[in-house]
Amino acid sequence: PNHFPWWADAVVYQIYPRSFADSTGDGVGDIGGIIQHLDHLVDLGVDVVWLSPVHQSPQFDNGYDISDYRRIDELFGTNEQYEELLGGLHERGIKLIMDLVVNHTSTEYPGFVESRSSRTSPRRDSYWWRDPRPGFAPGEPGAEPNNWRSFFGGSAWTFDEATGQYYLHLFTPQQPDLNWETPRVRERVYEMMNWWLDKGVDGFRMDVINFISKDPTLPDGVAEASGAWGDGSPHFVNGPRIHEFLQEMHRRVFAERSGDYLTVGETPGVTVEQARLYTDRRRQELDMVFQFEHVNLDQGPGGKFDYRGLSLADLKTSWNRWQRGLGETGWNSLYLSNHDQPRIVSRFGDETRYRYESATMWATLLHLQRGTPYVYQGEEIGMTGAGFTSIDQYRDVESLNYYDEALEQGINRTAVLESLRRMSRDNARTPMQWTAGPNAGFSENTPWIPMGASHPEVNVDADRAAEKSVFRYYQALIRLRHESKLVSLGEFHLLEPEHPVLFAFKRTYGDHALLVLGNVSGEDLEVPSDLESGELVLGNYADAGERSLLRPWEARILDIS
Ligand code: ISL
Repeated sequence: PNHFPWWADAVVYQIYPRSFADSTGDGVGDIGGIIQHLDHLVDLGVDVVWLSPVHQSPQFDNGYDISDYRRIDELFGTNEQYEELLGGLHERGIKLIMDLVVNHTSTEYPGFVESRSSRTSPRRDSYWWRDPRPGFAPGEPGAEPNNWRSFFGGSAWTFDEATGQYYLHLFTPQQPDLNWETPRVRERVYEMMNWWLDKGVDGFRMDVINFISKDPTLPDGVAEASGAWGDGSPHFVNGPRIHEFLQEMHRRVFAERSGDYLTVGETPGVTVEQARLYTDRRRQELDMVFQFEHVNLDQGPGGKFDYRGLSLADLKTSWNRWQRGLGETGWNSLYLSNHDQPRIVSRFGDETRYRYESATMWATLLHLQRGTPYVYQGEEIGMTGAGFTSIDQYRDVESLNYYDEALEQGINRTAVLESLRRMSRDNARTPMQWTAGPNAGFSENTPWIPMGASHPEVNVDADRAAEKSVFRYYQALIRLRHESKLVSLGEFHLLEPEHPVLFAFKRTYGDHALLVLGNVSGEDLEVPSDLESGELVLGNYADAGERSLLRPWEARILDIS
């Protein structure tokens, strides 16, 4: 398989700029801060940086609401600094991919301002405008054109007094959905993508890209048990023209270019079968997608704040299906954390006694799979969740809306705060912890969001000086992928599918084979006798220990060729 693209052995690092490093002292991370920490990325050994949005934005959703796609927001710096960052990364052999947020724009995007200005605006059809439901007075409850619920609570429609119609927004009311049925909209997007690629950008992470094609009749969704709203997702997730749009995008943007690009689609609700279509290289759509199955396993029917805990058997079944399904055809992206997900060590691991061990154990299980691993800022030092205890510490619009809605529904405050403590997106958005100093060396001033509770102990300085360093372990994992075809390309074989706490799998490539073992518990674990032998390649305990026993959260990679 020499025909695999350059990214087959690459590792990507995600930067959430607002929380990475603040060089100006306004409490918000910025591009200058990233430039100051390029050595951190070089030391870690990553190949690509994915930068969450830095475009001009009113910041209703931390930049996922863009008002000027060609300008860097003052909050983060200038276009010149962006080019400096790009140059600095390229000099160090690191590529840069941007976030591409084109399912929706900001309401402040000039195209939306124009579209909203009158029913006869030439840009009216750039968005989804619809009349109130017949029989209802415009703007009154029930008059929404359909029953879709927004991801961030309430109706997915907002009434516009001036023109007497509603516009669709799957996210906040400040994020109107673009109408991809309109060819002009698509052309504008492709032009913008080409503009950034011409500047030297190496590709895109495409925000909710599998939502861009909607059933234009916008039918009602199945009503939720709880009340007013319905689930519209069957009418916009992997919608009717999605493959056509992505193939068109590929033709218009990438086909004539010869560089080494990376495209990764964020695709909530995607199945293995659909992911194969998106990532089959012959189809020329996307290089890889982010799927959500494994990060939804600890949730009950009530959605993301209905926390139920993880069953390891479910995770094995899921990961195995993705590893097998995107084996010869298509490609996986591998992630445990990002800016929308709670920190992995606090979520699936043990953030207190076995923080190092559980962080590195999960890293082992992830990085030894076939696919492209993504490391989210802070994960490489085992950063923990925010540990917030009161609502005024939260900033995320989803969390704040959930809090209000849940209280309104009569759920008690303690339970709501506990759900947020577990699942809020802000868990991943507290500032990067660099030092044990004030604000963890993130900023000279009060950060835009409170520091995570762990910063005095958990920070880059402390970790790099420690005997047990999460960072050094990540370095080793990344090196392994770069050096071993077995790690990057080998076939995946799940072992012990039913075992409640042992995660075991084999990778094979030609005559070579690796065995990967992870103890997903804080207790000693007896190793099945057929999994005892092999030469230790990497493990997260200083000494090899006994073959027949895995210590708490122990991970072992064994050469069994
Ligand atoms: O975290 C979620 C809500 O529970 C996800 O459903 C999330 O909204 C979804 O993955 C889409 O995320 C992306 O688009 C959003 C933005 O808020 C997220 O930060 C982004 O990653 C809207 O642009």
